[in-house]
Amino acid sequence: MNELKERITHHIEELSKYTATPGYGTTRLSYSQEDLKARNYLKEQMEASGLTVREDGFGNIFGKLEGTVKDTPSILIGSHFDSVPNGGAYDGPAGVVAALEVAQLFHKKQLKPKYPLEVVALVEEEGSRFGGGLMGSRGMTGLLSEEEFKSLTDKDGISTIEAMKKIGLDPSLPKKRDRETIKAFLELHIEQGPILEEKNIPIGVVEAIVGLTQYKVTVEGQAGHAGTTPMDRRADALFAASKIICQLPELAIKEGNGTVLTVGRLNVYPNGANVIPDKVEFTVDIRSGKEEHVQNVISNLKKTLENHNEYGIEITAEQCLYIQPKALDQGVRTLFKEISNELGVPYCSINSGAGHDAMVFSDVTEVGMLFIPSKAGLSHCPEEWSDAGHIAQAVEIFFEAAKKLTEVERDAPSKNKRLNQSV
Ligand code: HGY
Ligand code: MN
Ligand code: MN
Repeated sequence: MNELKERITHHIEELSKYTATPGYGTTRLSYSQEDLKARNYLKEQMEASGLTVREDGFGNIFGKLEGTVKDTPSILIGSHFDSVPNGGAYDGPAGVVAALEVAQLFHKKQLKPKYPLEVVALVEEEGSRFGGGLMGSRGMTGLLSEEEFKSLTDKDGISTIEAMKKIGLDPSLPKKRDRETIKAFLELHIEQGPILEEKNIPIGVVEAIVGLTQYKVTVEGQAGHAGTTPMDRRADALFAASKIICQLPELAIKEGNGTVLTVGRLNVYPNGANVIPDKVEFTVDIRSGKEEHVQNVISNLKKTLENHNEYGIEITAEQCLYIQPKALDQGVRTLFKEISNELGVPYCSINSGAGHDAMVFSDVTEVGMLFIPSKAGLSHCPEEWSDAGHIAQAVEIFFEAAKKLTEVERDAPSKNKRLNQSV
């Protein structure tokens, strides 16, 4: 276990170096120079574990250990490796690193799976550069069309295709992946909340993931001189947007049932201290465990926007992402619980308030997800931290699950088997 913990710590430390904001958390936007450095590191590690490495037309990375039976579906294990601005070192990478180490154990023990094992590192889960989010997994499963993908641009107007080519990726490579080629998808993720730490339990078996939607709201008015324009002749986009935004949290509070609403991004144009703003763009992120609550808040959001269509102000709202709540596969959840019991690893059931690639894959294959504790429940910030020992415990569980799901002939799991005996 110690060797495994050390390897995990090394991976996390290496990946955390690839940030555009050193000293201020992890900022690794898709197709950036930081992406490229992390990508090269991940591909090196996959090759070192004997995996055949390829990238798809979105830039998702796959490391494959072929099965003994040709043309059979793979067990995919992985997560994303992009980040939010000034985020943490574990959101995404914890899951990719866990997958790397499962493959390393297969390599070290020279296991021969019947079904292939694939480590996958996904792009643009956060949507920090191109908006929406879950882009790599939605693209793979066909939820995001090729046309939609090509139409996405970042805040500087650079398209996905241009950005990919800039770091040497090939957008003409295959994109949508046939669901018949995937037997299951397993993802480890940090909880990003306080529950596991407060319960002092190292493993959460995820039962369900909240439904979520993201809107981009644009408020347009008229630019003007801050000094010479009388107050009663202004169409001030920022003032109008502010009045809207102040009313939005109440929509979620009134809906209750754990419904949450966040305005996380706001851009003001032309953003001059002595210029009346003529355009404001802001995002609205809405989530709840039940779809009806998300739908109710969406309709109340639209009503709020309509009520603010005052003189000279024009408001539009674009839905960038909509995903229903997802229950994860019962069989895989049971498998995780059985293996945790066999290994003597304490666990509890938990639901996810964060969105994950696992929710996208759950439309096309069996999906299982494990959480590990987040220190002080913090995430999406430089203070984000999780224990490499907990990641190692998750690797142990995934290793046994992967042996079972890929139908490895040799070395069946035994009671209370710990890795240091089996590796
Ligand atoms: O927003 C989320 O829930 C995830 O971090 N992308
Ligand atoms: Mn994440
Ligand atoms: Mn995240």
